[in-house]
Amino acid sequence: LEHCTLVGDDNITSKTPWFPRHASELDNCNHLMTKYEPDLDMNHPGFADKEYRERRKEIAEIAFSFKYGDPIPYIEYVPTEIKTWNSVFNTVQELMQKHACVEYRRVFKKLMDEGIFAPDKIPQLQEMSDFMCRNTGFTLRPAAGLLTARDFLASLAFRIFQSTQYVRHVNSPYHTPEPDCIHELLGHMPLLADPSFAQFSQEIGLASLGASDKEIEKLSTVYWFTVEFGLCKENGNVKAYGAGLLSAYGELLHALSDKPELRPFEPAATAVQPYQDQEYQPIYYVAESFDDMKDKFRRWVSTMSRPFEVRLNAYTGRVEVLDSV
Ligand code: NLE
Ligand code: FE2
Repeated sequence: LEHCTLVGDDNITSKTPWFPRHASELDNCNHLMTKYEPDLDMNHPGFADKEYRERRKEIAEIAFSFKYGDPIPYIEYVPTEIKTWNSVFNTVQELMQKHACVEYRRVFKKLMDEGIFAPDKIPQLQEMSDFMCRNTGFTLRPAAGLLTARDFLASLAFRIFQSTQYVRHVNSPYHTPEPDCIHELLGHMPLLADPSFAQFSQEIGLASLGASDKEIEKLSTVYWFTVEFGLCKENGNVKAYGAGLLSAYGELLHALSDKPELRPFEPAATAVQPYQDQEYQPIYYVAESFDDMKDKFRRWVSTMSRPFEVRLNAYTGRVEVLDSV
């Protein structure tokens, strides 16, 4: 089976960027962006904190040595880390009742009921991965930091989310420009356990496989304005579903105030909207619903230049390449 060529394989040329055909090949998709690292960025709250930098290194090592199929190593979080989690968790738990979309609230409750979410313990990636897997088939693999868009998006095609495992610096609990496990756990993971949202996330991933650099840029911009910072309508009100809003209460309140500009989600326009990742966003995109967002996204993806389509074969776990229709 490894070697059988599907119809569309003829459309893969030497110009097609390499992409993984099976989740095990994600072992090659862990290239990091060197941005906001406490070792390199003087403005990072951990820059002058030797102990914090050591801790980050220790946790990054886990991701560097992780191989497909390994259990995700357990981390004994220390009291300062748990204190940070506790502050963020309490604000999210309070604000989400009113401001998060219903899908998020529903899974959040399930996580509380199952004892995975609690104010005084940071959930382990492995238990979250098992929870997500039971609900949507999404699983996790540890990442050392911010990955390149191509590597990160590729994993989504396999319903795998690459997650950081370290905790933000204790001095900046309510907003950090870089991902950390609090952002992943509170922002991303509840919705990755929602079937409709999981599907949308996987479709962004599938669209990215073998795409050109320019199209990867567009897809990651769509990802930014939806999965990270998206808003949606619910019974005439605007609610948050973006992970960067749900894990940062300052920005959540900003997004739902009258300060930013809200625009309707329209993939072709959203995909080319420049953004920065240091401060609160000045523009947010509002979706009618997850289903509507998926419809629009699919229509837009079909206009992309890639001369083939892909699908994940759920039986073999392999990506199959098909002729474009
Ligand atoms: N600003 C978010 C937070 O503080 O949780 C993280 C965003 C990562 C893209
Ligand atoms: Fe994120």
